[in-house]
Amino acid sequence: MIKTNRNLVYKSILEAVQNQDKLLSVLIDPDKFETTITMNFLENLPYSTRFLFVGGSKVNDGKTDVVVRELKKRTHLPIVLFPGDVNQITDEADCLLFLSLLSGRNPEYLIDQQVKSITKLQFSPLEIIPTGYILIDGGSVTSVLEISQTKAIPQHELSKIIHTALAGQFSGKQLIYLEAGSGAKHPVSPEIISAVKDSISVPLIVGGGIKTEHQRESAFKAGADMVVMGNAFERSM
Ligand code: 1GP
Repeated sequence: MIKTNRNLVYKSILEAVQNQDKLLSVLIDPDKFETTITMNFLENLPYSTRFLFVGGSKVNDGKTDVVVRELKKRTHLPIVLFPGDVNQITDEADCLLFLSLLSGRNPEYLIDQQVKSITKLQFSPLEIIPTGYILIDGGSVTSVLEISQTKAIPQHELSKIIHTALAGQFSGKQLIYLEAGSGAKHPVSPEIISAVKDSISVPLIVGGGIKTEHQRESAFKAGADMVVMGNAFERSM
């Protein structure tokens, strides 16, 4: 039998949405993270950080486990896995975004990786959140595009973006994640964020290429419930 999880992360996201409390998550790529500076890294995070996301596009056997364990020793922030590959799943974390790459047509990231993950997840205590992951063109070839061998949806194809998000919601995704890709030249535009937010009723996450406070605030203002920032904090890694 599949163990029930505690649903703490999703519950706190829903509560935040209800209270119009905006959420900041910081993404750690285990391939780039030096565990020796964990404390320093954590001390330099904005006070408003609510979740630590851990994951990267590259396959990294075992490294995620080490990084998550180290973070767990030093912070009470919930650790959310944001895996680029089934190898990055570890029970050491609190929660897993169970991602389906809805913008692409590569079965590996629509369902194959998900099926492969079940040997790890069937009896896992991880909270699992079904998440529709949508790549939006951010003006650069990011590693998620390279690895997934898919195309991002151009920013001007607004109705395709909205329909993809809604198709995700109607197929049961509890979160929709608009991703411009790590290091993207252009983050997802405020117009896209507000159009998607107006169309869906599940929480909306936005990430990729958000480097400044201004960009973060304009994503929030447009309707993002959560913003994920990675590169902006990598200096302190
Ligand atoms: C998370 O891929 C992003 O959605 C992180 O992107 O590294 O550009 O902040 P950055």
